[in-house]
Amino acid sequence: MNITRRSLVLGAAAAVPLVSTIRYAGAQTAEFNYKFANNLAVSHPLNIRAQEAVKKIQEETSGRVAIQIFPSSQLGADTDMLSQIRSGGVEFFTLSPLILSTLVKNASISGIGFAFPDYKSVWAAMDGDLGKYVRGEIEKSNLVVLDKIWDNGFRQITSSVGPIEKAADLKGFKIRVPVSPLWTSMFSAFESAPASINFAEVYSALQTKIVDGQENPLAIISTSKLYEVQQFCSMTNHMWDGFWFLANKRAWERMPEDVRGIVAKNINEAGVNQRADVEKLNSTTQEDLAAKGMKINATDPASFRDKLKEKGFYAEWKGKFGDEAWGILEKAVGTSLG
Ligand code: X2X
Repeated sequence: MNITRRSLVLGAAAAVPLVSTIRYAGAQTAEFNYKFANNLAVSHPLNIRAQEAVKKIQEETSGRVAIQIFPSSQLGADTDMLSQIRSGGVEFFTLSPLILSTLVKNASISGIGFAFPDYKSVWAAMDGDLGKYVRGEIEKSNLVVLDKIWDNGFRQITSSVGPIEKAADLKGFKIRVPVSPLWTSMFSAFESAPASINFAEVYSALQTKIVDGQENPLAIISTSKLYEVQQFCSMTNHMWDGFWFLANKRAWERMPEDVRGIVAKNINEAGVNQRADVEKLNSTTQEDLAAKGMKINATDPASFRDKLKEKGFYAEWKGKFGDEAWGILEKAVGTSLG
């Protein structure tokens, strides 16, 4: 499915009417004036913690590094930004490992359905061997990736037509998925009708009923106001998702090593703090969304997992990722998948 540029702009504007960028005093005189683009609302913990990091970086480099944040896909949708981070049109960008897989094939391995049972296992894997493996793959594509992955969260399914209680409810469901083969494959296995749409266009796609539903963590359903255009929220926890903090390689290497150290330290620290914020937000947001009129239901993962197995989803992706990568994933989650 193709959504026009015009609906992209309208969608972003409709979702977030009061976007702003932050410019700190001294940006004019900085030696390194860099942009950080992302797809989330300014109120999401990712942007709040990034603002803190930017301020500290400016202080600790005595004003040599000024980073301006562009939230809410203001500079373009994720697939555009992935080109821009490679060419140097933007210097920093946060991206889901699954969308990154359109460039770095095996980056999406952390997004396999129902792989991680909880956050403890996520951080052990992503700060451990699995994260190390993926960062190695990313570096082969000439991008710089910071050590600590930021959190997006465990994803839940929202709908304007009814609750999703079991895998069978996903059959024929018109659902928006981010632009990534793994996402399309997963919802094809559920026999849904997945449409690849960048996040910048999601609010308007839901509002105009191009699709009936989407899936995202509660923190996004809340901060990007998707509850305004969706009535049902089904707690499927069907996969975990994060954001790799990427940098353009030439822009990164232009900074002297001590300056790079300050930038990396503050971004990684902010990422770890952001993980705690998102986890907390995801646990308190259910009540909030219910108060805003969403009907929230719990689900049992068994039927979803069984469906993925039955459709050969795990076997197919094991083949695509290869034995080495799959072995690292299975070791990280402590169980054989599929
Ligand atoms: O596009 C999405 O749904 C989002 C915001 O979760 C990602 O960046 C993958």
